[in-house]
Amino acid sequence: MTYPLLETIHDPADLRGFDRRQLKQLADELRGFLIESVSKTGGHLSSNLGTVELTIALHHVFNTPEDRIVWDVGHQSYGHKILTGRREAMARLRTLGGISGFPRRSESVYDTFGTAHSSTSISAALGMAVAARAKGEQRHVVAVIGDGAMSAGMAFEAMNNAGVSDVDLLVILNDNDMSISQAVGGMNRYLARLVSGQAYVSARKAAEKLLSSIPRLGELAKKVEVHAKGMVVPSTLFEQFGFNYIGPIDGHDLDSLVPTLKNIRELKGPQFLHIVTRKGQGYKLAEADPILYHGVSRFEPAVGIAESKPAGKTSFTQVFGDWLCDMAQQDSRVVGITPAMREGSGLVRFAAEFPDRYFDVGIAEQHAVTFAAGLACEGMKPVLAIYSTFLQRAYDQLIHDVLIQNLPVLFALDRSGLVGADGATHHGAFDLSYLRCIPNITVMVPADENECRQMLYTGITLDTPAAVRYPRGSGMGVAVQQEMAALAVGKAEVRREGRRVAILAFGPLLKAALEAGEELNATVVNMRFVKPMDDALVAQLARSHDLLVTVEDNMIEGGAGSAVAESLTAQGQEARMLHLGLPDRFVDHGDQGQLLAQAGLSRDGILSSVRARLAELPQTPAARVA
Ligand SMILES: Cc1ncc(C[n+]2csc(CCOP(=O)(O)OP(=O)(O)O)c2C)c(N)n1
Repeated sequence: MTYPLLETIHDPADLRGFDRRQLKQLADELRGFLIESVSKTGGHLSSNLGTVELTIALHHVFNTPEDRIVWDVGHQSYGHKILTGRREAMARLRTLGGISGFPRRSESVYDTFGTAHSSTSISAALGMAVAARAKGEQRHVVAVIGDGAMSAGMAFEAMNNAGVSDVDLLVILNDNDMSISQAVGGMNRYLARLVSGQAYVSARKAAEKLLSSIPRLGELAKKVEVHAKGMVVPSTLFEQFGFNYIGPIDGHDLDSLVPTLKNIRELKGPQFLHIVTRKGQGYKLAEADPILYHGVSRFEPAVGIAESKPAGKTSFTQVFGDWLCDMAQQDSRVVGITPAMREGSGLVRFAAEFPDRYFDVGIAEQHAVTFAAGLACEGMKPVLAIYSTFLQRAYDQLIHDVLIQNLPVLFALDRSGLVGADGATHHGAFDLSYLRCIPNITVMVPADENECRQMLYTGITLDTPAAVRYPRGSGMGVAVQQEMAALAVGKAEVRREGRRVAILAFGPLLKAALEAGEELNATVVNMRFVKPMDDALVAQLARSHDLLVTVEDNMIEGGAGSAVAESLTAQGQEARMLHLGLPDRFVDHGDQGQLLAQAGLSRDGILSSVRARLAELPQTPAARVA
């Protein structure tokens, strides 16, 4: 495919003068370019295909970057990137040194707000609109939010605030009736009724019923209905919040999008435009299966995504999903909860086999945690499958609702450590630090797939709060035993006896630690637990070695290495220590292995850090013998 019109656009100003015919041609070209480009790099596809016309219309009607567009989640911002000078940079999307898959303020002046975690756009846009008013600057601020992202509490906190703010703010609800999987919940039903016109009909029926029970008023109501619709038909939820509701309109029809946006541009106060789009629009395979094409790896556009993945190692996610099904089979109190991440968290099979015990609560991490707490209060065994990065959203719920009350909720923390292409917003870099400082929780870090299964089992049998954190992808390829056996809590496992140096590995970096340990003839320990720590073993290792090296894929600050140091200090035991982990900066996007190597956490990285530290140490009698 060729892109004659698209190639003339280096800046949105280049498309402001386009007529409707040219805008339509541009939409075709942009769609073609997106399919070609994402099929080569991987990334988000369905959501971007669904916002092609909206992106073009916004940059055509509004004076960006002077006017601000905030993309919620930002996974649908590729079209925006392409129209704002990053068409060629798309070739290196989500790779080390390349552009991000999400809007980033440091990347472009058109990226007004960094997003990736959902449901922040209305708050940020409101802040911008209030700031513009305070500074006396005339500009439009637009938040684009999906119906999935609209299910989060934060979006409603912002609506609640914005509706009475009297600032010029436009919220565009991009309603495609999908989150990553099917959108869920009451808001979803409400939007469906708005789109089908049912909200109006049923509200009128309810009002008629009410009024006809008062005979004379019923007659009166019929007479005035045409003139005073508002009297019998309650306005939309969004109007109740204080917004002017416009829509629903077809979000793929430039003939209605462009004039509607132009009209709205002239209106004052908070505006709410409801557009209806289709996820995957224009690429038949994605239209048919928007879930499969939500986030893709490289694929051949003419063929589509290959049906079955090549047989490889089992991922940690899959180990979790299988374990949950087996556990649910054994214990009818076990329930599984996900905040809108059925596929990513490995719950597809569980949802199909245990539909009554599966809860997709929408993009609502805070609610998910407290909902689990409530279930636990009544003797259920809730398992919350949640990405490490998304649990950050629910930190107070974790402390206040689960841990203070010591409720037996099991947290299955997927995507811990460095996740790769999604980058800084999605790395699970902080969980060991943010979990281990709270009382009552057991924190486990499986080094391999089988250990993951056994730790999940250990967690659920404890009857107190527990977390098992595991990384994206697969591990060493260790066979998973069907039989489940609880591990001794707080006990590490010495994997290799060596001299002088002891490497204490937390989680999947055990493999690199063992390889480095082999080379160094070091002791290597699979620590297994961050909390409680194996204090006795740690003290003993400190006495018998010159150097303790801790290795983790969490921040060094407050992480597992810090836990070891604190344990030794508490025991009055001195030791020379080297902490290896993630550096005190936000790690960018890129290949997972590359990023780990960059952080010095590969076999070679560990080796060179240890050798450098050893070279600084005074020679001890033990070392001289060795
Ligand atoms: C706080 C948070 N939880 C979960 C996610 C993962 N996530 C990314 S996109 C998405 C679905 C968003 O649905 P919607 O807003 O309707 O946009 P669409 O993809 O349908 O265009 C989810 C759940 C996230 N980015 N942020």
